[in-house]
Amino acid sequence: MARVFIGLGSNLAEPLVQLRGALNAIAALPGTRLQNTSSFYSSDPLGPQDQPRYVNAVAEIETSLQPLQVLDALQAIELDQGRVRKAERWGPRTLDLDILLFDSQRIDLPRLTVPHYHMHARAFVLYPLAEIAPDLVLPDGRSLNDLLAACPFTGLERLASAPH
Ligand code: PH2
Ligand code: MG
Ligand code: MG
Repeated sequence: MARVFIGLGSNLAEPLVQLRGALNAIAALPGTRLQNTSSFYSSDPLGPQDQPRYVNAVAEIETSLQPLQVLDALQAIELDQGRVRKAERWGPRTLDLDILLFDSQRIDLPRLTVPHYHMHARAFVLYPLAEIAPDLVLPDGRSLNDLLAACPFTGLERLASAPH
């Protein structure tokens, strides 16, 4: 079984509903157990500013699926929940599910890069992740605590509503 962290994000079509739906779908994947979910966070959009705020969270799963099987499954959930892929970089989306970490593997495939590109410097990834895995160390040896120390809690608001 692999321990995998997934970043969830949405800023269209009722983000809270999108994230709850995604968590249910992730929990139902074959060979997979949803172990933990962070709080939901409202976050300033990174990228184009003429888009709504996002809701972000991080989930931890245990899975017997291989990395590309997890990627296929997450992309199927994104499509199922109405995601339309657009050319605009960092544009608005109904649902974004990113594999952040897959055990301590480094994966460099055309379809999949793990650890996820910019997770090291994104408050909306690091703070939810720290809630459920405070002692995490990345494959390159950097601790989550060190990354957090360099990443201010700005543009982020922890939402009171429970994830489920
Ligand atoms: N995702 C993006 C682009 N910008 N901004 C926030 N706050 N949260 C996101 O998840 C996000 C973003 C592309 O994946
Ligand atoms: Mg993303
Ligand atoms: Mg993505």
